[in-house]
Amino acid sequence: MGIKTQPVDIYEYSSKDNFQAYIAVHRKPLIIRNFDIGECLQIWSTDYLIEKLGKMDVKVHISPVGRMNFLHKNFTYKTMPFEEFLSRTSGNNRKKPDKSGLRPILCDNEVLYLRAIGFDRRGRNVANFKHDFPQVANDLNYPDMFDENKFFSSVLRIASPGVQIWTHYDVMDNILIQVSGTKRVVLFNPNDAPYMYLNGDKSEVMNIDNPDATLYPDFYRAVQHLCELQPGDILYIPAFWFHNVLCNTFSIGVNVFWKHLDNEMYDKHDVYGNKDIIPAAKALDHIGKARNLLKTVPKECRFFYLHRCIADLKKAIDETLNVETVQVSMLSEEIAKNSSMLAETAISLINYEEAVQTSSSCKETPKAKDCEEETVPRSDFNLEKSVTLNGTENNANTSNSYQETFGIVNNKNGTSDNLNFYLEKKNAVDCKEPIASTSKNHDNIYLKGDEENIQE
Ligand SMILES: O=C(O)CCC(=O)C(=O)O
Repeated sequence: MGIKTQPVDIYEYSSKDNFQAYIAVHRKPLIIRNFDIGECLQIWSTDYLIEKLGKMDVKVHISPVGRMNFLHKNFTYKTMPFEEFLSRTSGNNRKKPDKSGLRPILCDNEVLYLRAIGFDRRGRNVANFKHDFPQVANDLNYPDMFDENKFFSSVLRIASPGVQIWTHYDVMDNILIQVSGTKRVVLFNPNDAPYMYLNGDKSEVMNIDNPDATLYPDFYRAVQHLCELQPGDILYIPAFWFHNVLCNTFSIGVNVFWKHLDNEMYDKHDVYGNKDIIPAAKALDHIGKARNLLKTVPKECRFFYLHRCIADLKKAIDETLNVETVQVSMLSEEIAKNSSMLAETAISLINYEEAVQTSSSCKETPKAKDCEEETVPRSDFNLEKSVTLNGTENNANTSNSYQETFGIVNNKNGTSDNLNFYLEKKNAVDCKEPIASTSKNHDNIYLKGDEENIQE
C-alpha cells in the first residue's frame, strides 16, 4: 500500500482581484514564487535578529524530538529572551555547551520552536507581526491578497532543524512566507477528512511518511499534496486544508491569516485561527450531546434512533450535494468522499467497537447456529440510500444466504479498489465469509438488531 502524492501547483501572482477570483473557484494550495518578499531575505541573519529583538521575551516549545505531538504533548513551553532562543535554535544538535555557554534544557538533541503569540495585555493574544515586532516589520512584504478588514493575524515562526508540526487544519485562509531555510509542507484536501483519524482539528497520525497500516489503514487513501518551500516562497493554504510542516533546516517564516468567510462566522475568542466556525462548532456539540443522550436510551431502540440521526445527517449531505439519487456511473470522486464522511459519522454513532467485535465474533464462529444467536446483521442502515449503490444481490436463488455489498466506486478508474466504504447485509442463518469483499478496512458492520428487515 503506497502513499499517494501530488505536487502543489505554482501560481503566478498578479493582483488581489485575480487571486481572489482564482481561489474562489479552485480552493487548493498554491505556491507563489514571483513576489519579492523584501529585504528580510538578505538581512535576517541570526546576528541581525538578535541585535534587533534580542532582549524580548518569547514563549517557545521545547521538545526532545523533532516530531512534535500536540495530542500527546511531547513538548514543554518555556519563556526565554529571544537572544537565547535564537542561539539555541540555530546552533541545535550541540553535544556540549556552545560558545554562548548554553547547556541543553531537556537533552542534547532538543529542538525549539517559536510560534509567536501577541503581546496584548488584555489577554487577546492574537499575533500581529507588524505590531509585535516593529523593529523588523518593514523588512518583510507580502502580496495584497485580501481586503484589509479581513486580516486576522500574522505569526512569526522560527524552528530548529528537524521540527515537525503535527497535521492540523485552520479555519481561515493563510499564506506561509518562507524567509530563511527550507521546509517540506504536506497538505491534505478537506474531503480526505474521513481518512485523517481526526481528534478535533488534529490528525492522530504522527508519522505521515510511514503511517502504521494496522492502526491507520485508511490514511493511505488520502492524497498528500507536497511542496518544499525555499526562501522567498509563499504558500497559500486554504482554510480546512490539513497541513503538516517539516523544517529541513533552521527555518524562519511568517504566516498571515485572513477571514475568508463572513466575520460573524468566527469565534471571537479564537486567537490561533483554529476554532471551528460557530455554526459548525455548535453542530458538533449537538452531535456529542446526541451521542450522550442516546446512551441513556434502552439498547433495543438505541440503534433505531442512532439510525434516525444518521438519516437526518444523510439528508443534509444530499441537500448539500443537490442530488437525490446518484447513479454509480455518475458518481464523482467528491461525492464518494462526502459519502464516506457520512459513513465515518455513522460508524462512530453506532458504537463502532461493539459493531466490530460482533463482526469478528461472527467470522470466528462460522456455524450458522452460533451466528444466529450472536449476530444479526444491521439491515436498515439508511446510508445505502445516500448514493445509488453498486450492489450485487445474491438472495433469490440461494436458499439461506443473502448478501448485498454496497460500494462507492471511484469514477476515475472504475475499480472497486477505491471503495470508500461498504456495508453488508447478511442473513443471520448463513455466516459465511462475505461473497465480495473489496474494501480493506471498512469493515463488515454487523449489529444486533431485528431480523425482519433483512428480507427486503
Ligand atoms: O511553518 C510552520 O512552522 C507551521 C505553519 C503552520 O502550521 C500553519 O501555517 O498553520
